Formats: sequence, C-alpha cells, structure tokens
Amino acid sequence: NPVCEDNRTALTKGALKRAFLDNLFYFQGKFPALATRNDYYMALAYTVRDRLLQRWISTAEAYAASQARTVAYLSAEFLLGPHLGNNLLNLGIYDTARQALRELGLSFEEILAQEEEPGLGNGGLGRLAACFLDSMATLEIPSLGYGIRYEFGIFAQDIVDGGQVELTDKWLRFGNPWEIPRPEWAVEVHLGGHTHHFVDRDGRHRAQWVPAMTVMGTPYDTPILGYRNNTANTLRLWRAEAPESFDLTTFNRGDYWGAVNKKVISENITKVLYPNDEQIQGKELRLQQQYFFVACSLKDMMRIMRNQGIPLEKFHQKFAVQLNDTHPAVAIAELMRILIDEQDMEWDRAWSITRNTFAYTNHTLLPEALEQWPVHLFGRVLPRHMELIMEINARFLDEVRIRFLGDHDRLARMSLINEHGERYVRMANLACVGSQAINGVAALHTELLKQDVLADFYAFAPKKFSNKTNGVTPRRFVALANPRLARLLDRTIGDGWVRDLDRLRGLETYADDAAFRSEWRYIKRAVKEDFAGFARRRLGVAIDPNSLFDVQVKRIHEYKRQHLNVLHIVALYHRIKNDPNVTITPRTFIFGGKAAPGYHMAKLMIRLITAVGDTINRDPDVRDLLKVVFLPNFNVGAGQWVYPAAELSEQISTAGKEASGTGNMKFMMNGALTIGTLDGANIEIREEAGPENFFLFGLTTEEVQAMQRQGYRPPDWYHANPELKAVLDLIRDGHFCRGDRHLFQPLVDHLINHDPYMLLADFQSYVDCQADVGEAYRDKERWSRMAILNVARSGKFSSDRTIRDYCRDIWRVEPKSVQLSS
Ligand code: DL6
Repeated sequence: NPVCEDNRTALTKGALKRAFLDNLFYFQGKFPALATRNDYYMALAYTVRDRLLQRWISTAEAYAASQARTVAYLSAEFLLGPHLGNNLLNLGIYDTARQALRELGLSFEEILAQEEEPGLGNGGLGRLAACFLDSMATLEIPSLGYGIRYEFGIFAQDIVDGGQVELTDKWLRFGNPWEIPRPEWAVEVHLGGHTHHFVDRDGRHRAQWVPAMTVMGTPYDTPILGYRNNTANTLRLWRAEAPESFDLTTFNRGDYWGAVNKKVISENITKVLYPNDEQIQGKELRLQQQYFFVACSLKDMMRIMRNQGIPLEKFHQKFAVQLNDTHPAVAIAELMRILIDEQDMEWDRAWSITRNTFAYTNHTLLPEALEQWPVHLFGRVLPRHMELIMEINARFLDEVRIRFLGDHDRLARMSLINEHGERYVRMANLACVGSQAINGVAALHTELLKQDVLADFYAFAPKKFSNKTNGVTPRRFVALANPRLARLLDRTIGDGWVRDLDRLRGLETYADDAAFRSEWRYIKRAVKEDFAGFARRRLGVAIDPNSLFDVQVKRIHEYKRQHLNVLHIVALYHRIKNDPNVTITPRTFIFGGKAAPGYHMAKLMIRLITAVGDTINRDPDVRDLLKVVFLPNFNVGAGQWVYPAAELSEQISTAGKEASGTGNMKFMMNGALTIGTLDGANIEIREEAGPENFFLFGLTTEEVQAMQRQGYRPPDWYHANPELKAVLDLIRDGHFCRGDRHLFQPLVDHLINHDPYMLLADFQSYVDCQADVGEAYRDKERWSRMAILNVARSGKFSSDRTIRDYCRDIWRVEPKSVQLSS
C-alpha cells in the first residue's frame, strides 16, 4: 500500500526517493543545492542501511530463538570491497535506486564511485573470507565473521616514475555508514605480565595470569546481506581502545602524558594492517593484534552463550570456529586458558571441547609464509598461553612417541616448538594439533599439504584432512560487476544462476549457436569499451577495444611470475622490431597489483612492467600491436571493472606454489580463457572447462621437484635459447630504461643465476602457448565458443558450493531461514 509504506523499509522507488532526501537533510544536514557527491553517497547509504537493519534484527531474533549452531569465521582479514552496489543488488533494488536517483537529476554511477572501499585485507585470503560471508548469508547459514577493524587498511598504491609509492589508506575519513559500534558489548583483553602458580584449597595445582596491560575491544558490526532473502549476518570487527578507568586513575595522579600515552599504545593494536601477504613479519604488535581479536571474539561467543542460557561445556556444540590460516590459531590456547584457569575445568575435558571446536584452513605452500613466533617474544606477550602451549606440546609429543617409536626426527618436526637454534612456536603445528579438521584450498594444494608441508600430521591423523576448493561469489563478481553479461544470462537461461551457479550449464548448447555467439561478442565488445572508458578516466591512457585484453591482476610476487609475462611481451616486441611483417595478434597487456612495501624484487617487477610499457607504448613500430598498461591501486572495485573485460586470464605461477588462486575463477565466470600452469585451482578449472578450452603450458609440480632435485641450472637455459637470451639481454642492458644498465641487472642476474621460480625453464613453453592463444583469438567463432563454454562450466567455482562443502564435512551447521519481523 503506497500510502502507508514505510520510508525506512519499503523497496519502492517512491519510498527510496523520500528516504534519500530525508537522510540528506537529517543525516548530512544538507539540501540538494549545497550537497556534495559524498553527501549524496551517504544519504543513499543510510537509505540502504535502514533496509539492512530490518533484516539484521530479524536475523538476530531468529538465531537467538532457535539457539542455532553457528559458524564463527575467525580471520585477520576481510577484504570486503564497496558495500553500496552489492547491498542494492542483494536487496533487489539496484535498478530501482538508479531510476530514483535519475529522477532526482543525479548520477547513480558517480555516487557509487564515491565509496571508499574498506581494504581490510591483502589479497586472496581476505577476499576469500569476504566471499564466504556473502555465501553464508545467501545460504542462510547462522554465522558470524570476527576480525580486526584496522584504522588503516591496505595502503593505496600510486605509481610515480614507474615505481610503487605507498600512501596511507584513510578509509574512515568521511565516516563509515555501514558499521554500527556496539560499545555496550566491549570486552577487556589482557597482555604481558607473568603467571602465578599456586595450590588451591582442594590441593590442586593452579595457575593464574597476572597481566601487565589491559585494553578494551569494542565491536563494530557490519550487516552482511544474503542475496534476495531476509538474512543479514554479522561481521564483527574489533577496535582496540584504552579502558576508561585506566585513563582516569593515571590522569587523577596528574600524569596527563601517561594517560594519553596509554591510550595511544592501546589504540595502536588495531591501527594498521600488515601489508605482507605471503611473508611473515615477526613483529610483537602483530602477535598482539592476533591475540586481541581472538580473545575479544571468544569472549563475545561466551556472552552469546550466556544470553541463550547454554552452558560453556557445550561450546563446541554451539560454535564451529574456523581458523582462516594460522593468524587466529592462538585461539586454541586462549580457549584452554579460559576453560582451565577461569572455569576450573580438568585438562582432558577442556582439551576435548577445544579440539572439537576448531578447524584450520591452510592457505599457502610457501615456507616463508608459515608463521612462527620466537618463544621469548610469545612468552613476553602471552606468558600463560606460552605455558599452555608447552603443556599441549608435551602431551601431544607423548602420543607421537607411542605411535612412532624411536622416531626422533619426526618428533622434532611435529613439535609445536622449533628447537633449531632460536626457539620458535610453530603456529601451523598448533593449529593442526588443536583442530578437528584441516583443509587445503584446492585439490593439488591439499595433496601437497598431505605429502609435504603437513605430511607428519597427515600420517598421524589422516581423517582430519580434506580438500575444500575455494570459490568466489557470483553476486559481486558477475551480477554486479558485469550487468551486460548478467542480462544476457538472465534472458538465455533465466535468472536462477545467481543463486545456483551450476545452472550456467544451460549455456552449453548455445556455444554452437552462431547467433548467440554473435550476441556474446557484441556484449563483450561493449564491456571492453566500458573498461577502456575507465582506463581513460583513471589513467588517461587510450586502449583499443579491438585488441585482445590479456590480464594479470593479483599481488606482485616472484612465484606468481608477472616477470614471465613481461618476458613474453619483450619477445613479441623483439620479433616485431626484427621483422615488421611478422603476424602478431594485437594485444593490450593489463597488469595490476600491489607489492609488499619491503619486498624489493616485487617492486622491481613493477618497475619492469612500467618501463617496458613506456618504451613499447611510445614506439611507432609496435604501437598498434602491443600496449602495456599498469593499473595503479588494484583493489576489489578495480577488479569489478577488469574481470568482465578480460579475454585472457594469466595464471602462470610455478607449479606447486599457488595454493588455489581465486582471481582465476572470477575471470572464468566472466568469459575469459585461461593461460595457466597446472597449479592451484587452475587444474580444476581446466578439468571443468575441458582441456581444449584452456591454454596449458609449463612444468608440472613433479617436474619442478625433479628438476630441483637434480640441480636446476638456469644459465644453461639462458645460453640454449637465443630468443630468451636476447630478451634478457635487452632488459639487462637498459633498453627499457634509457640505457641504465644497473636498474634491472639484479632482476636479470637473479633469473640467470638462481631463478628459484623457474621462469627460464618455462619460457619456451609459455611463449609457444601464447602463440596458440594468438591464433585462437584470430578465429572469432572458435574463441567465442571457448569463452561461452568456460562460463557454462564455471559453476563449481561459486563460493556457495565451497560453503556447502564446509557445512557438510566440517561445520555440521544447518541453514536457518528468517522471517521479517514487523
Ligand atoms: O585461499 C585463498 C588464497 C589462495 O587462493 C591463494 O592461492 C593463496 O596465495 C592465498 N594465500 C594468502 C597467504 N596468506 N597466508 N598465509 O593470501 O590464499
């Protein structure tokens, strides 16, 4: 009834307009003539937020009433991406809102672009957590995400003189309309100090932690909406603050500086995200961050149990706690501490609850990414937890001793303490011992965990291990990012694919339909033009929508081999310069990604990309054939532009190094073909797409391992391949940097002499495969057929499938649907 519809909840255009103008006036204190674009953004965000809140409150009520078993997803990173468009999509009012704003004379697109995205993650791991939240809400899974509300998320990247410059990410500067602080649920967290051991009245040996410092954790809640249902789950991020009582006592003593300093020290804990993805940084503050959010989250779960009248002995029945990598693994020791020291529980009972609570996902095969903390540092920050870990270890090693008599090497490898030289706490070992389930994120990755990284734990408890191949949300990465494709899919197979991605199989028959292929190309062309417009506005560069869009966007890392991509570009350049009549498919090479600020080789790789781009883009001999673009500050929002436009997805890591990859899935769903190695989820992508619809090259994991064992000699590859030699010489001799022979010398020398990621061994295979790509692209009908089949067969890579797998095999959590309360 339009007369009595509620401006805060109704989904009609009229209600949206009224609510928008109302919020502009009452929240922003502006009327249209004075309003800025940000005022409009905030007014629309609040309009949408009201509609979220209605669902959020109904969801909380439904979960509390049913006392539902709940997933607690603990992650140090959630890389959410912009909220506004996604929430409009999930509410089903995207087009209505656009129309409403248009009628008010406003540009919807400009208002959407105004949002500063929360970059609370580095890359794959954090984005996976965000996709999981989306899927859990869509599948109506009772769940909570727990993490850290970093004041500064991942740095913003600028490119100055071809190199990366890091700028602070001030995502909160204009306020965040999507979060609701909950100071009433703030908790105390302790750090440092010492332990006190004593014998209690019953003659039992007891321990108590006497901490040196207390900080407060205040929860900031973000509702996470399901797709067109009534569920809005909670992402609860913790902000560290100084406890007020602390300030006052110091202040009353007249120590103003001391009071302020304590506040600063407390707030520092959640100040900034560490910007390294696959390289641990053993900083005390980082351990404090990890413990802080874990301790806050466990206390919060216990508060929820108290509210619902559930006794603590049932912790493992109420909550399935997933550890997103080892960053939250200290939760295992914290739960033991609470149960034993605070709840007086016997060790065996406490250990059984703990072990049945947690499950651990590993996300990396790189040894340098496996977290270890020096024992002295760990003991300084968490003295009681250090003792508990020692006790867990002693009991665990006793079990290992009995199982594997006299196998001292195994014992040393499985110990939670690395005793070689300085002693370290091995967080992956703690996570394995304290969890009921352990999983990798793609089939190959899980196999490699079982054979290699976690082989001893697999031998000890094989039933704990399973694979859960990653997935991505088709809502954000297709329906929202690629509306042109989404409309074509809706018209062709109905709109059910958004919730049930396997329905894309219905497209397969259309791959053989010439009229459909032509429509497909028409749409792809339009999407490429959209991207060209974005690149022109963002970078001021012109790119040709007729060229093949060849894209590699991801963190910059040697193992991901962006420099192999560059070697191919230089090889093409070299060919054109030597033979102007050579047949080359015109290509635009698009790169994007951040390098960890202290990772010199990765930063040099960025300089190489931009330097090669500068030379090629200016050279009239190659200008119409090759173009190289580096998109600065690649983030979720930029991804939403580039995945839909891509035609070739570069997934070229050294086999056995990329745990899964998830960008590869986003490209596939948007109709890009993959050129890739048999690594991570590429293997499953190829299996699904069919080998004839995938460009495969390179050594297999076994070949990489065998070659390393036999002694890999990159200089031999350099001298044996004239084109490779010419390419490397051009780079080293300064051809792309005005004759500077020093700039790229370390990179080239490292490749020729060490080449740990075996670019030289894979070069020829890659270049040959790229020639196949060029040839396939020239056959438009063949290419569009392959692209359609890739989309049709991408259903497996929906994060909905992944979440169903976790629910069935690990969490044993059932959906709970929500009715809107009035
Ligand atoms: O599982 C998500 C994602 C994988 O797809 C990538 O292959 C992997 O590199 C990434 N890992 C990290 C490293 N973090 N740690 N530890 O981001 O996880």
